[in-house]
Amino acid sequence: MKLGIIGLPHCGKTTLFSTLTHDYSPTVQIVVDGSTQIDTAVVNVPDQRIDWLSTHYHPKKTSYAKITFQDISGITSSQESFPRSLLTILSQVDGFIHVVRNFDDPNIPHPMQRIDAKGDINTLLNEFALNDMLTVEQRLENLSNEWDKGGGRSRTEIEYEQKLFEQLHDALETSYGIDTIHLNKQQQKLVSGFGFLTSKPMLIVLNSDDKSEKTKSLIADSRHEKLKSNIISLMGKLEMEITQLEENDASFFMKEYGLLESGLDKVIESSYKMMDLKSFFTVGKNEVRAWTITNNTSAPQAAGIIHSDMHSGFIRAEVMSFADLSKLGSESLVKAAGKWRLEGKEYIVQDGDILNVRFSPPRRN
Ligand SMILES: Nc1nc2c(ncn2[C@@H]2O[C@H](COP(=O)(O)OP(=O)(O)OP(=O)(O)O)[C@@H](O)[C@H]2O)c(=O)[nH]1
Ligand SMILES: [Mg+2]
Repeated sequence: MKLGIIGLPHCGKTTLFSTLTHDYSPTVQIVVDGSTQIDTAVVNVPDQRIDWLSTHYHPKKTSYAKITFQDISGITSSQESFPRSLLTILSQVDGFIHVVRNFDDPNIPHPMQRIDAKGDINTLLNEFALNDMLTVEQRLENLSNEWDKGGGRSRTEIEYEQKLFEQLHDALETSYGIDTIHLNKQQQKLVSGFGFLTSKPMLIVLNSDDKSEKTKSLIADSRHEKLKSNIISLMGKLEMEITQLEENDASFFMKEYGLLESGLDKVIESSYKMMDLKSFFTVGKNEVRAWTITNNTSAPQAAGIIHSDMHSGFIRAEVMSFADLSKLGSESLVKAAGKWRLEGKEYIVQDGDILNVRFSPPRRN
């Protein structure tokens, strides 16, 4: 999963990125058009269940689930289309972490000389809607040319797509974005290649200081109803400073500021919730590993994430829950308690399931 950290200039994106990735050196650094810089780092998803499983099974290798964070600079309130390269980068992420300035500091310039979290959120959302609108208009123009030219797709097909894109146009005009309309499977397929910005989930991170107002009412706006459930507040600069301290000092400061969990934990937990993600585990002497799935993933689909052969040759999955294993203490006790199950193709994998896939390997000539 790839999450893009975005926001207006100097809102604290790089500060948050450094906090989230301080144990990992950023792997890629691209400068696009000289105006956009993208730093990328792949981060382990902290999970105490994996820690427990690792202690229990003593595997040769322990692998956590992973999230890729990208620090994406270059978004301004220009009210013009983004450069193509920036748009491509933005359209390729699975979701956004939108950092919003919510701290006052005369030394840090604000592009619009104001401290107004709600105003900044709306500015960026408008930029996203504008860019989606331009993409939609471009597509409508191409469709109209296709219609005039003839000879290719059937008129019914073209007309179907035109209607759909007109619907997207209306949605962008009357509300924040494309995510407000329900699309059927065929329509989803037609829009999927465009990577519309307003159709992606967004977590808002209010980058606050200890004096700022941090309640959700701060940004209450009926236009962005859905965003309300995806807002957290962090003290970005303080969080970053804490990551640079020795462990003892770090816990002292966290207590001092009433921080119950680290910025990394908070952001990852909220991202999982926003993306509606779950984890399942595979265990053994060689490796204990966490895998990320979306809601409603069937056992064969989950098996396919481990290996495509496990998907095609799927027979059954042996399943026990982490909760049962950690409570009862061993696989045999889980079995004795009747909590160990064999599940078939229809089974929907649950968060915390420990899976062992039975499959028939394909014959290779
Ligand atoms: N007072 C205060 N300063 C902060 C906070 N977060 C970030 N800063 C400072 O604000 C300045 C900009 O922060 P960055 O993290 O570089 O912001 P950015 O969004 O990456 O900036 P650009 O990449 O230039 O758009 C830096 O000097 C930070 O130290 C905060 O919570 N409080
Ligand atoms: Mg930056």
